[in-house]
Amino acid sequence: MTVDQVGIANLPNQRFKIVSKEGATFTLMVAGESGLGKSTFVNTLFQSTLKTPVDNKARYKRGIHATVEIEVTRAELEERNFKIRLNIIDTPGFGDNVNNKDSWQPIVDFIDDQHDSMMKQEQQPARGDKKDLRVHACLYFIRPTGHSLKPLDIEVMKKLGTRCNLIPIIAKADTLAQKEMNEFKSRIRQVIEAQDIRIYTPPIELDDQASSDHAKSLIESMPFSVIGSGEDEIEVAPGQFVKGRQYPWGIAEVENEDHCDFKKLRSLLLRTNMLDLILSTQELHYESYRTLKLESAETGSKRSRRLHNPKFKEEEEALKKYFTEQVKAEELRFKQWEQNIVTERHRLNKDLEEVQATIKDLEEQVKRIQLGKK
Ligand SMILES: Nc1nc2c(ncn2[C@@H]2O[C@H](COP(=O)(O)OP(=O)(O)OP(=O)(O)O)[C@@H](O)[C@H]2O)c(=O)[nH]1
Ligand SMILES: [Mg+2]
Repeated sequence: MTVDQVGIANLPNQRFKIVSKEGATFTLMVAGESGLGKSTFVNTLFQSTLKTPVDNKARYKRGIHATVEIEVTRAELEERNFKIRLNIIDTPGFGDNVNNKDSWQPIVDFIDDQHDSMMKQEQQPARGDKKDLRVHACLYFIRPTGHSLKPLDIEVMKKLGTRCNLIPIIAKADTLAQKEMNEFKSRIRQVIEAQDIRIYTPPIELDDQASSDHAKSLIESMPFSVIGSGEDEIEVAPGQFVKGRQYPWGIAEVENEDHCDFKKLRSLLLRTNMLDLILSTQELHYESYRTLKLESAETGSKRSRRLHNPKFKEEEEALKKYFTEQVKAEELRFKQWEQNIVTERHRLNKDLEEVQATIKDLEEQVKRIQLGKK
């Protein structure tokens, strides 16, 4: 066996085999401010991906209303005999409240809870069918203001980026002109770097020119811009339909690369980078959550171990002995005092008897004197 045949050079293939045996579960989450088209995007992704989509009408009807709770939609994809169980988690958008923590905290908790649940399931003796909703990619929707990221975006993105593969998305790409979009993108990239926000970056494989070029082009397009469309496709020529949004001046097309990055994003998620997203969730995000949890559990047990330290045991014994002696001494003092009282009572009783006897004597004498007088 040569050096080339072992280790890192063959790793991608070995890793692929591990996952492909049972197929894969891929969980995608959407998050961000309210009304940015998250639910619409989920519908568009389903419509454009699945040949027999899930109940679209019901989904679309739900989609046009603001999302009020975390919703999971499941589907199954098959790609070259490789089965993918797809879960999409739609979340309620954050409002313009002074304190938005209540709206984004449940999303952060959801991600942590999935890691936690996986840890618990792994500790069970039966390691069979595991329920796994760990988030492999979180699309964070940014309002297309043309300015920059808001403080709220920065705060939430920081929290999400340390927990899962965070992919920033510019919503409603049809509302910005090409030039504005490019400037907006580069400003967002600057803020992400300056604020140290961790985002998912497609890995560049140095030994494969084609895939490294593809990764570079993806990185250059980030943050991806998207357009979401309603249920009905638009007829652009007799019998030819496209997904998009119709305007008096024309159509903003979802799958046109000159209009937005929907196709790039879909291919990254469901084809080129799905495996990397799954593996990095396991190897990076899940493992760091596990380590953090185990460390804090250990610190807890260290604290309780201190109580069983022999040194503390000795101190405890000495204290107990001291108290027992103190109590004994007090008891003795009390007994002595009780004894003194009893002796004193005896003495007083005796005195009393003597006085009474004297009285009796004197009374006798008085009686006798009186009788003598008579
Ligand atoms: N111009 C434009 N409008 C869009 C786009 N995507 C969605 N919308 C519209 O934006 C509105 C809100 O869409 P939703 O999908 O409900 O937004 P959401 O982010 O799920 O909102 P919450 O559930 O409240 O967080 C709807 O009227 C959509 O038709 C888009 O790409 N461009
Ligand atoms: Mg919604």
